[in-house]
This record gives sequence, C-alpha cells and structure tokens, in this order.
Amino acid sequence: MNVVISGVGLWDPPHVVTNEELVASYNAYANAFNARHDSEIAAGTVVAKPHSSVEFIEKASGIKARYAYVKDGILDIDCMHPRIPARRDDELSHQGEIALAAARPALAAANKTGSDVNLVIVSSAHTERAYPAIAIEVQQALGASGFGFDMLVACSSATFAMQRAYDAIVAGSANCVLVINPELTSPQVNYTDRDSHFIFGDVSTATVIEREETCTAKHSYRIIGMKAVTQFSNNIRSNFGYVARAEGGDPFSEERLFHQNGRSVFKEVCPMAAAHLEAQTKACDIEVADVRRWWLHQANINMNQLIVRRLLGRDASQDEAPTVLDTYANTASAGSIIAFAKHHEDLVAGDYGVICSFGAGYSIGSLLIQKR
Ligand code: CO8
Repeated sequence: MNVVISGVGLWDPPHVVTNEELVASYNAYANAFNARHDSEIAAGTVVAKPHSSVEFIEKASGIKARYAYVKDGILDIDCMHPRIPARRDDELSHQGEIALAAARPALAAANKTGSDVNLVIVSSAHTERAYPAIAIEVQQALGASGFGFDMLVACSSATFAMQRAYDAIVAGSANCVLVINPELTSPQVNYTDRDSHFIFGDVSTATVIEREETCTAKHSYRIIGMKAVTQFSNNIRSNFGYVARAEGGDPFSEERLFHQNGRSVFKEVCPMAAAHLEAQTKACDIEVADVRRWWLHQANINMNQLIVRRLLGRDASQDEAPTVLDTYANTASAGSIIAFAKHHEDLVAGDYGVICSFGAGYSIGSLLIQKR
C-alpha cells in the first residue's frame, strides 16, 4: 500500500521579536542584575551576567528574528517571559488554538475536511497540560472521528509522528491522519540566559497523511522510506515536569527551563545526522545526488551547511536545502515542516526530497518522499 503526504499547513504567530529587541532587553536585564549583585560579584560569590550581541547571534546561528504567540512580557526586564493569559476549562487551549490554525490550511491543501480524518496526532516538544490530550480537543473541534493522542519527542516530534501516521495507515488502524506540531516554545525559553535567549520561536505546522488511492490533492508526496533513531544524551534538557511539585524548590528554576551544551550538540549531532541521511538514501537505493531537496531541521545554519557538505561534498544552494532560520529561529520539531511548507510546490513528478529532524534525545527522524 502506498501512503502519501497530501497537505501541509503553516501558521505564523502574530508578533515578531528581532535580535535587536531581544539583545537590548537581555543586556538591560544583565545590567540591572549586575548592579543588584554588585558586592557579591566583587566577592566572587555571584557570576556577573555577560552581554549578548546581535552580531554573535547571527553569525553563530543564522537567526535574525523569531515569532512570538504573545510578545508582552518577553522584553520586560521585570518579567522575561511571555504573559499568556490563563484560559478556563471551557475555552479552547492555547496549543489547541494554534494546532487548529495550522490544521485547517493543511486539510484545505489535501482537499479534505475534518470528517475525513480518523486519527489526530498532536506532537511537539512540550504539551500545555497532561490531559485531556490536546489532540482530542482538536479532534472534537474539527469533527474528526477515530482517535487522537499527544506525543513528545522534542525536535523530532514532527517526523516521528509522521512515521507513526504511516504505520497506522499501513496497519489499517487509520485511513487519514492529521499530524500537528503546535510549537509554543516561548514559555520554556530562559530569556535571562545569554547562551540560549535567542534560539527559539513559536509556530504551528500540520501535515495530512493518507492512503494514495484517496488522495485528490494538487501536490502530494509518496513516502518511499522512513528512518528514526534515538541515542540518550543529557546535552539538551528541560527538567520541568509534574514531579516538580513533590520535589519542592522553584518549579521554574533554570534547570527546569530549556538548557543545553550547544557546542557539544553541534559536534555530536552533525556527524550522526549526515550518517543517518546517507544510510536512509542508500536503504532506498537512491543516490544522495538524486535528492532534489533537503528540508532539514532548523536549529543552526552552520549545522545544516556542515551536514549537507558531508553528504554532497559541496555546499548546497538555498534551492537545494532551504533555510527558514532567519525569520523563524529554531521552532523545535516544526522547522523542517516550515521549510517543506514554503518550498515544495515547484517540485515536479518523480523528484525526491528528504524531510529530516535532529535534536534533543538525541533523536533523528527522516522521511524520503517522491512527488507524484
Ligand atoms: N552573545 C555573545 N556571545 C555569546 C552569546 C551571546 N548571546 N552566547 C554565547 N556567547 C559566547 C560564549 O560564551 C563563548 O564565549 P567564550 O569563547 O569566551 O567562552 C563564545 O560566544 C562561543 O560560544 P559557543 O561555543 O557556545 O558558540 P557556538 O558557535 O557553538 O554557538 C550555538 C552557540 C548557537 C548554541 C550553537 O552551538 C548551536 O546552535 N548548537 C547546536 C544546538 C542545537 O542544535 N540544539 C538543539 C536544540 S533544540 C532541540 O533539541 C529541541 C528542544 C526542545 C525545544 C525547546 C524549546 C524551548
């Protein structure tokens, strides 16, 4: 049985935060912190907060700006997080809202309505609550049948969920699957940490995956091969979780927000991702040179250039491996799907492409697809 990606949807949040804004706010925060801890810094009991710089961020990551679901609070040095108004139980959740905002254009692109869907997977780096699953809220809002569940695999949440969609269709437990990645990253960003305050942005993406015989979409892609791998690493961590209350202490302390050893991640993940992609194409009897487009995970432009250089033995053009980091930053699992959403319609029948994620876990997931 052939399975296809028949629709992709992208929702951009309403606010933009530029590097200039973020650095000005962080540096003002650092100055205030250092003034407040003047004597401890002089005594060596507190480490002074160093300044951040726009030039560093752009050169080290390729990021120029990011979207924010809620901007209020992020740049306020007395707050340093988005002020997201709480919602009542009878209101749509924040992640439910942005999931629907990406799901609707994905369904439209696939020529489907909610009632055609019989599995909803909401898969992202974080979930707003433990239960009921956001996917079940979305299932109800769209009038979908069947079942829904949430899953978390950090940066590989989208590719791993698309693979689960494929499996469900082949196993016969679903016919048409909606995979949604409502990446509301800003509540987990430590905007007081120079090393990571610039990395993430909010976004939402969705894909529709179905049996080839039911597909009526204008643009669709047969899934030729899939590959997933995980290898435990502590280099990217968030210790936020439901046990925090029982453990005591500050449930929002630094170690309970996103933190990483970025340099080690860079060094360890690049060779893993390149080897993974080489093995994936080989397993499908396709030469790396025959892949028309690489929709790679969007964490760092230098990482992507290095991976593609290892694969192709040369630099790739923006046309071959599009980057969306400059305007979106790292959007956890949604990055490769944003690249796919923005850069797929020009492919012609028979063209091969690869969607690939890599990140926390470590986790790497890829799908080799062919335009129909
Ligand atoms: N401004 C100025 N200088 C800075 C700044 C800054 N903002 N930050 C660091 N520096 C300094 C450092 O302190 C260091 O100074 P020194 O040499 O004096 O020690 C110098 O600049 C160089 O620092 P690095 O070696 O750390 O710089 P890199 O070139 O390695 O760049 C990056 C840092 C950009 C973080 C880079 O290492 C990177 O992108 N690595 C890959 C990380 C990655 O892919 N991580 C995946 C994370 S995403 C993921 O897995 C999903 C998680 C779930 C989502 C979470 C949502 C919140």
